[in-house]
Amino acid sequence: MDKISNVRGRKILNSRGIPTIEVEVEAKGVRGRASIPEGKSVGKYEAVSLPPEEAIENIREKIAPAIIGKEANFKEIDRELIKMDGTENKSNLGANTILGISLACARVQAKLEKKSLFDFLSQFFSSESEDKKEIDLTVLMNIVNGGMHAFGGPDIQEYHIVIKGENLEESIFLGAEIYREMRKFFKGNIGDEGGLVPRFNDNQFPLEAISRVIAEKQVRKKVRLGLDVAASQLFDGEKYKLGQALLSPQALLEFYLRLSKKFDIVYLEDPFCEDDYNSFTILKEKIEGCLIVGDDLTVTHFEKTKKAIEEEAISGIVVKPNQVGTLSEVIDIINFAQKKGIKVIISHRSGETNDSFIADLAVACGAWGIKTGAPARGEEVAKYNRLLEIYYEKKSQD
Ligand code: 2PG
Ligand code: MG
Repeated sequence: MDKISNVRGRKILNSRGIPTIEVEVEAKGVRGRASIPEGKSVGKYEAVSLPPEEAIENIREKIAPAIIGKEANFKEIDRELIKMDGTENKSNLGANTILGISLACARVQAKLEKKSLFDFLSQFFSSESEDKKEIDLTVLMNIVNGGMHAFGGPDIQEYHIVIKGENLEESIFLGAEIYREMRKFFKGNIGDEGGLVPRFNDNQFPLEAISRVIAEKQVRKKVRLGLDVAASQLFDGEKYKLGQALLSPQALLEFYLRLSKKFDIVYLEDPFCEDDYNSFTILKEKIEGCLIVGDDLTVTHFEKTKKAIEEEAISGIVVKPNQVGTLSEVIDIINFAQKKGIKVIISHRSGETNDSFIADLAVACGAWGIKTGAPARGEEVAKYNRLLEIYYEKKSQD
């Protein structure tokens, strides 16, 4: 039995310079660590995170006494902490607190089993991909930032290049090359996710600029376009503010249909606000060759994901571990969605740390895609470099 001998929480900084937590779990002399990111465009149905001081106090006063001496098994620990928290949204202990313990515990288990994290995690997923040597992952790089993630710039929050090269290595380096090339259009600012920020609010210009670079490089077959509109942030309860216009849901829907005809858009996340399943459903039915993806709509929540699937509102979901607060629940949602034929996109948050857990998770579950910002700053590069490390490690096993 590998019993937990110590649990600690500490305060560190995230990429916005805001305090967050890092958690360490120890068993049999082996330590696992995890640090927790924070969102800015937070869905109103997400689990609740607590300020770092409160999270750390909860670890010291409540969690450590309860789990020290228990087996280092993240599933059992998750179950215990969900019970101890006792709320629907984890507001008692904090989703960030519980997730820190959960991820750190999984890292301890992987180390004790002498496995790479992705290898350890893959046993919990039912997708066929666990047997595959090749990593079949689409890379979504958010290379132009707007909305809440930028000062000035467009209203649309994220402009992605959706890259599927010959292999993961090619996808990452091709994306980085396009990002560097894009600097000729946007000099100066970068946003919260390392993407470039135009100095003016024009929602179409970034799409034109990216399309131009893709055409110049002749990589149309490998690089397409995607948007995270984060539409809840643009909604006033009745209409959506886009540039100078105030659009009804119907008018916004028509805007998307026009936009997707004009540009090669294959990915559309949160095109409407988090309560408007109906508009998602109509858009999904009308738009061709484009994934309709829930993030604020589904918030890595089992029932919300189930509802969105039943209403035929989505063809993909974004999975963010801190929206729900335990690794066990993340695993359940991914398995459920994949079984229903829904594409899974593992995502970072806009206030990140150097923790690259999501890279291992994306590979382990055979996700359709990973969304982790621009290849610009340490916290985002950490995920890309971890993906490359996993890619090379798997390749060397051939
Ligand atoms: C999103 C995310 C990450 P935030 O909306 O998808 O890109 O942003 O972490 O601010 O919620
Ligand atoms: Mg989003």
